[in-house]
Amino acid sequence: ALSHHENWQRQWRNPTPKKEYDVIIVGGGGHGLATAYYLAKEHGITNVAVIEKGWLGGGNTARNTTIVRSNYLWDEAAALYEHSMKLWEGLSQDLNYNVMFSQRGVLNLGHTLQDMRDIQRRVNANRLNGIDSEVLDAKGVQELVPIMDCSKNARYPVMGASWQPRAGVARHDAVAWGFARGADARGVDILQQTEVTGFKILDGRVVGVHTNRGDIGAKTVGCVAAGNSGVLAKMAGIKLPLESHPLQALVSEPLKPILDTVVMSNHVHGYISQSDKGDLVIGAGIDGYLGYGQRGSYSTVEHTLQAIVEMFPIFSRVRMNRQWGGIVDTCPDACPILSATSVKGLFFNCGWGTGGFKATPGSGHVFAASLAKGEMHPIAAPFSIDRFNTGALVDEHGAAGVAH
Ligand code: FAD
Ligand code: PYC
Repeated sequence: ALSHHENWQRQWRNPTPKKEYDVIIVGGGGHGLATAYYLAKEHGITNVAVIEKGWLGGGNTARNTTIVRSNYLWDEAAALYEHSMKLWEGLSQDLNYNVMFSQRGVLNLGHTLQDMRDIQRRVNANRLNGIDSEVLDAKGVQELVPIMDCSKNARYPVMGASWQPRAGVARHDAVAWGFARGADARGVDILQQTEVTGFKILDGRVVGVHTNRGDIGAKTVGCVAAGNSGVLAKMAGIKLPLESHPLQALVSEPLKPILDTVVMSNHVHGYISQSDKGDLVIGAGIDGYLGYGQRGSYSTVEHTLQAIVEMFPIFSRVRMNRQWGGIVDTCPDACPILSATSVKGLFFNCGWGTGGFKATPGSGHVFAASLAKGEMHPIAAPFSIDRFNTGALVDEHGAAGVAH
């Protein structure tokens, strides 16, 4: 299959940087590429560069466990994630690129009475916001996932779950590549192996960036750098309320189809799905320490696998093939920052922490509109940096799926 691959068509160009762009996006992950795509497609702004220090999607975009859902508690977050969900539902057609979005449903398990009360509250809030969400009891969970141990003998018996049928998984690389190809086709320059090392700021306004390939001018700069956002902000003299932590995932050897939905448990702290290739895709909680190394410690993986085996004793002899880590930028209220800053023309889109993959199209869509108009889109506005001064936090720790 790989013979003659030198003749494969290029998906995007490899251009030489121009002297100046209307908009520079720092970070060639899914969110940055989606922002560039929607800037070109929806706003006709095509004099745009996406600057990526490594390769496209080499950050969290291609390191995550690809769970997509929109069952968040508060109206502001529900609006943001549901906006994204609706875009996911037409994304393969829009990009003409198969992102393999599979709406196989997501279960968030409850193992205690308090878990179940929280689930009921969140499901009610979801339904008021028009989001598909149901409460299942243990029997309902068992019917959906016959291989899970839902017996009373389990160490932390399953009492029920929230169930979002429209939720699911997607193919993460394809998301980055699809947005990249679509943006490039509309004239966006994608500059890989190009690292932003500083900002050019004149009279309180950003006028460009310093990079390892020289200075590049810009009227507007949007930073979408996930775990490195705090580092970038510091270059502009801005302190963001973010912590960068490793978050790990691992995949097993491929198995015949055995699990056709996504199961998450905050209580025992593990989540699992089966990829189209057959691997079990398993995720963990964050490693507690701060760091920028894209790896994590053994104890976290061990704890995660204990959780998975408690829920699925049938997997106890499955061998794990690969393990890796990404750097997640966690915010105190477990919600993102989509915001203008004290530097005119300089915007940040970050703080997605452990849960931003599901938001990729929605985040790009509203961030592009904000950059195009110079003011935050109404769906993005509640996620301004100002909320840490005003106290208008949107606390989504309960819905975050991964404790941090
Ligand atoms: P990234 O893909 O990380 O892109 C940022 C890019 O910026 C990187 O490519 C980086 O190289 C580049 N960059 C940084 N600094 C510079 C610089 N100075 N100059 C140029 N480029 C720079 N979310 C979910 O919704 N569901 C999940 O199941 C899920 N599971 C996860 C599992 C793991 C193990 C991890 C690590 C994360 C998970 N997430 C999940 C979170 C999700 O992956 C992220 O929130 C999301 O992918 C962030 O996308 P991004 O495009 O902002 O960041
Ligand atoms: O936010 O749904 C999520 C998630 C799942 C795994 C990591 N994050």
